[in-house]
Amino acid sequence: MLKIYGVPRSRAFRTLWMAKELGLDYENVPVNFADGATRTPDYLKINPNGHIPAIEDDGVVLWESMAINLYLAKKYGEGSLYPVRLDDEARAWQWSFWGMTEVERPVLTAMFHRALLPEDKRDAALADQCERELQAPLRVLDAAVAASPYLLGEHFTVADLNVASILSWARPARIDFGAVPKAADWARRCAERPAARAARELQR
Ligand SMILES: N[C@@H](CCC(=O)N[C@@H](CS)C(=O)NCC(=O)O)C(=O)O
Repeated sequence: MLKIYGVPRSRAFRTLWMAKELGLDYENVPVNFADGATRTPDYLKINPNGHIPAIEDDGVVLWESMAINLYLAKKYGEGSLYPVRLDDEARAWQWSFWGMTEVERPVLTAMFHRALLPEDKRDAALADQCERELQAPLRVLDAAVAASPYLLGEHFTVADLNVASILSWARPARIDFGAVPKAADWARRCAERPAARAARELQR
């Protein structure tokens, strides 16, 4: 059975959401980043970087959340969550790499400095700067989902899941979506999917 390593309140959320979308049977091994469990010799054999998530699937060990989700979607969801055409496949990679390189750091930093860190450790100016930085990629997203309901066209795919899971931090980060209403609507539609809700339940 598919094993997903990582507590749900971490980037493992992305993979748990994917597993729920695909209706997969899986075992969640709740390796926690907060208690040193990601750095034990046994876990480092799974992911030598000492990060979660990681998976084991039929003897295949993989780490990096976007790669894991692209693999699972292609293996178990080709023609639905994973596109069939090469150009669409490449656009799924494009949006996944874009999320990691253009969006993840500023939204994560803003979330830390507005919600997660103890109040006396928060840097409000840094969070504001991250929010300003996010406006350019959010406008790119807004234009894409103004042109079609989802990133690859008419249907929700792995491209949407990967980007929306990164942007799920925008709410605790209190990022203003006022200038990007189409992106806001798209993010809401993604977050309201039953599989996304079920994955969020695991975080409680
Ligand atoms: N780029 C990696 C980042 C993974 C990552 O940094 N995960 C955090 C938890 S959300 C972690 O494992 N931190 C614990 C540590 O570094 O020991 C991915 O997307 O999978």
